[in-house]
Amino acid sequence: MTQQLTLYTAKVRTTLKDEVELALEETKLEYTRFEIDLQNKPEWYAPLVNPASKVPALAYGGPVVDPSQPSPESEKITESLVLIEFVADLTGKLLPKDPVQRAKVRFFVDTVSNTIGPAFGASVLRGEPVTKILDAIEKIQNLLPAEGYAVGSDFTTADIALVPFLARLEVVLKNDFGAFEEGTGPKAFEELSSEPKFARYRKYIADVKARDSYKKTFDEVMRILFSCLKILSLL
Ligand SMILES: N[C@@H](CCC(=O)N[C@@H](CS)C(=O)NCC(=O)O)C(=O)O
Repeated sequence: MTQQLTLYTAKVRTTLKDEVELALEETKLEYTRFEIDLQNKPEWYAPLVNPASKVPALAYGGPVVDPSQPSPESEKITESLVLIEFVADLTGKLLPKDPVQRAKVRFFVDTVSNTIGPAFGASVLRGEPVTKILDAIEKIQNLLPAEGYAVGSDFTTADIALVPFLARLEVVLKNDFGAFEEGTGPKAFEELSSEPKFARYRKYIADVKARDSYKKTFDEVMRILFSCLKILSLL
């Protein structure tokens, strides 16, 4: 039987914590969720959970305790990518068994961090042209198989790396939230929604949105809140 799991996360939306929550929802592991106020962190958090004082973090095993009084007997695990692989290892889900498929998953994750992550930062936060985001989406789209998820019919950590970015795109582009030139967000959104060249991307998004894990992790209200906080530079 799996031991107790406590996720230390934050109320505000961030891609890293969304990835870990998505992994937990996908694998249907039971866990206790505890939100850390990042503007006013509790004194116990760094010494007892994560010396780097960041979320997400997991406490695994040990007795069931009030999350604000973490037990020294639980293992504290940090770093979002480590956490996602830990969840995969605990459950035997999210990572294929076949070494070639595993390599494809890792290549996809690497490509997401080298394309869409930087493009998002450049356009949305630093005001570079929104075409950077469209180019990155095209590159990712070219890696997708003809149908299914990032590397085939199973939802894997490759999808977990990508989905939090895509979940933000709709809100950011449609509402013109971002440092990019005013009016270019909705135009890019229109292009993504209607251009034949983005058809595979649209099908992928529709498949992802149909999953319970997506619905549980990305409700509209929180996505808008995230966007507003980003724009106000509170994150
Ligand atoms: N490399 C870490 C980075 C974690 C991180 O930067 N977390 C942010 C939220 S997404 C945080 O806790 N920021 C609060 C702070 O730095 O004080 C990971 O991947 O988990």
